[in-house]
Amino acid sequence: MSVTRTPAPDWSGRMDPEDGPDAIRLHQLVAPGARRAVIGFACDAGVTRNKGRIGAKQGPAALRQALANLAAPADAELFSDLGDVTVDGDALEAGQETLANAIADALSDHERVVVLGGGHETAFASFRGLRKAHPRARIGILNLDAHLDLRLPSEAGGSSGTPFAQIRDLDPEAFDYLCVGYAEESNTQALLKRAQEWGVKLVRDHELIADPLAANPAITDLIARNDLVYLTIDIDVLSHFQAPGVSAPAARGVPFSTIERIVSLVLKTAADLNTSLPLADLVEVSPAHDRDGVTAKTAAVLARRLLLG
Ligand SMILES: [Mn+2]
Repeated sequence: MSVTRTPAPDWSGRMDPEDGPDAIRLHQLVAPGARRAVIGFACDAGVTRNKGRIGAKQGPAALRQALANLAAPADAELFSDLGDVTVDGDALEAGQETLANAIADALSDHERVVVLGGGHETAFASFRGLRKAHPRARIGILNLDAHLDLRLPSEAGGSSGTPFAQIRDLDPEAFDYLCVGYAEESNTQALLKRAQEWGVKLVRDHELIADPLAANPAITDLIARNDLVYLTIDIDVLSHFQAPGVSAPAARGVPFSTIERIVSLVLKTAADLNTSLPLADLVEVSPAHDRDGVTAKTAAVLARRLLLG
């Protein structure tokens, strides 16, 4: 059982020099001291405690590999790689503490940090890092997820199913949580009642399938009433065929085009309303269960948007 800081790996990927200086891919944008940064949380402890299919520990490596060969947009800025926090065995709390401190440090040097999980236990560390960097800010939490992740910690502690209950416990009055894309049959009535009691705002997967814009009013309101937004994307919000490489694949899921549209809306609305988006994470990518790397690639497309958008 231990926690280590692993330095950033060397990024490599396809090069097309014959196409001239604009043939740039993301692996060619990685440099120290950039405005945006990625950090990995290589951890299976949260999913293990949640009795899920393990494999999220390999998520950061698979996400970097999928990011590396994506094409850079026009006038792309550089981004930094801060390496990983690696959790061996069941050292979950120590790992979350290390990641929270690393995120708080990173937020003093970088305008936006994108965390590559790890299971959804990543979120408890992400939020604490953001809170440490901004002790008095009003923080709105936007979770794109099939699950509310509001279970109460057991005797063994937290897990990938408890992060938002743990965050609320830090300061119940300040808790402002919107979960978009949840599946009714994947959340017990106990969780839905708890969400109602705790004032959690919810948009169901069915609503987004019927109308891709169904979450827009709730998202715009969340951004408008807060100083900062923390965006956390559980890749299992997508359908099983788009995201097979997760602990718990979704039978239904929200279409990828809708999730992309929501990410664009968050970036645009935050910019329009002067609400900052200093922190986002992508969690639950589990390469051992992936098919043709589609889950990692899908998550990387979203990470690219958050890093460079
Ligand atoms: Mn989740």
